[in-house]
Amino acid sequence: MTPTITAFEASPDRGRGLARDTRIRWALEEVGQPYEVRLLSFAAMKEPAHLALHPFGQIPTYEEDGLVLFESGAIILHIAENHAGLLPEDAHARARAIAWMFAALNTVEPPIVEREATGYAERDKSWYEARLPLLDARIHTRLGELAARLGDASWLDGPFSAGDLMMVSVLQRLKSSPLLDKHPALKSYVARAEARPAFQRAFAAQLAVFEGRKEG
Ligand SMILES: N[C@@H](CCC(=O)N[C@@H](CS)C(=O)NCC(=O)O)C(=O)O
Repeated sequence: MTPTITAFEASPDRGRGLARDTRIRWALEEVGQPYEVRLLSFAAMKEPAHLALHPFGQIPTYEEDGLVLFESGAIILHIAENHAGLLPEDAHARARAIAWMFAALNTVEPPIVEREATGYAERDKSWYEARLPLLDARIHTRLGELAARLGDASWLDGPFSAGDLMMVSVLQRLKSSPLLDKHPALKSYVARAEARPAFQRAFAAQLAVFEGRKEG
């Protein structure tokens, strides 16, 4: 059965690929699984029909054969476990790739999202100017640690995996920030991942939605 994912009908990032449906599209493209997309307005995301799929009224969701999932990490893990191509066969290497998925979502993404949220929710607050450098420093530390581990390797642990897909999806949120420029190895890492044909297809599909050319 063809899975269906949900995405913004009009993404606030204006097609830059930062909405989290892009990472799901990318995973599906990597494993060669066709998919359908149901587009939602912000209002529809908070309606009971969508809340029944996603308790927090967000995108993305994933529906397949009676299974309903939310949380991009859980969705990508499900895709990776059910198709070849995103997780190594070797049990230890597989566990490490999954650890990188968690690291992306649990260790690297939070300070990046915190900074983003501060940028749009606290700009008019008295503490904003003082808080920003603290948030930047936290991200900078994490990026330094990540860059040190990556070294001059192409990917985090052997061949490209769901761990890299998730880490790059998270780092992409910094593309318009000078923070990534301070870590050229990570900038190249993101560029290398974005050159993958599967990413290109996923990016084009989400952009097409924003530009109103076609669905999904
Ligand atoms: N941890 C969730 C985050 C989901 C999330 O933040 N979705 C955003 C779009 S990328 C959303 O739906 N925002 C609208 C809202 O929260 O009302 C995941 O990884 O799936």
